[in-house]
Amino acid sequence: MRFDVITLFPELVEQVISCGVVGRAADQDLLQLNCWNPRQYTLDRHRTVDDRPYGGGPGMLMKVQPLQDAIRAVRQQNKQGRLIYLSPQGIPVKQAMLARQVDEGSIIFLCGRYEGVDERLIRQEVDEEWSIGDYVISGGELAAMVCIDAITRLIPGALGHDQSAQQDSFSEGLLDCPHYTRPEEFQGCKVPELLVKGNHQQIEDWREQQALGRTWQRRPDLLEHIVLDDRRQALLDEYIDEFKKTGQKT
Ligand code: 9D3
Repeated sequence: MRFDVITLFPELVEQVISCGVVGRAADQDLLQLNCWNPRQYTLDRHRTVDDRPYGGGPGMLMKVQPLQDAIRAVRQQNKQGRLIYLSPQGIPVKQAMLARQVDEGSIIFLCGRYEGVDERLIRQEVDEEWSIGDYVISGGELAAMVCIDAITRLIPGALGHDQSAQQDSFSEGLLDCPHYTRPEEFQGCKVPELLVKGNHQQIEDWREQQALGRTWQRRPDLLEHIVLDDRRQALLDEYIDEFKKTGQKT
């Protein structure tokens, strides 16, 4: 997988390959990360990368010429990759969009800074505009790093065996069930008994029920996209009944 990132802060974006899953994937050459700094394409002695907005008002925009030249430079090396502009106005990023990018083999991220990018440049050069959620961050770099991390996890061979197996499990599209480790009693709270006793089928059912129930409680929007078979509907119904009786599911 090839990632090209157009950014005024390459040293920040490059940190994404310094640790963990993404770092190991880079070490194994499963991904390549190239940063392109518009500042390198400036022509004035002050290396200006911002410019004033027509119509006035506070805030600056990214200066068009260095950005355009940086985009042209990337395009010479990466001709087929989709160019994604990361901005608060983008469509919300979903796992399925990221999975598609793995199949395409390369992607170009444009990280906005200041108040953003001239609308004509977006129209002419940008294939898609993405946001990572309804909160304000200071620029596109952290959003690009989020996307690179999430896409890398989908590259075949990037996850260890255990994590890959987990990814394929039933829970796709649902929140995860609760997890417990030692000690068996912690600050007066015990691990659910059936996890300790360990009937395999009971544990599987309990985990699936917890995943369904927590999704119902915390993210009902996710359940709307899922068709539950009779077995899963019964597990969820039981969770809901228990919740309504006791006020909380143990
Ligand atoms: C004054 C209006 N603000 C727009 C909501 C200004 C503004 C805020 C933050 C302009 C740019 C930014 C920088 N944010 C990003 O570049 C960004 C972002 C985000 O803020 N939230 C969620 N996803 C993303 S992706 C890029």
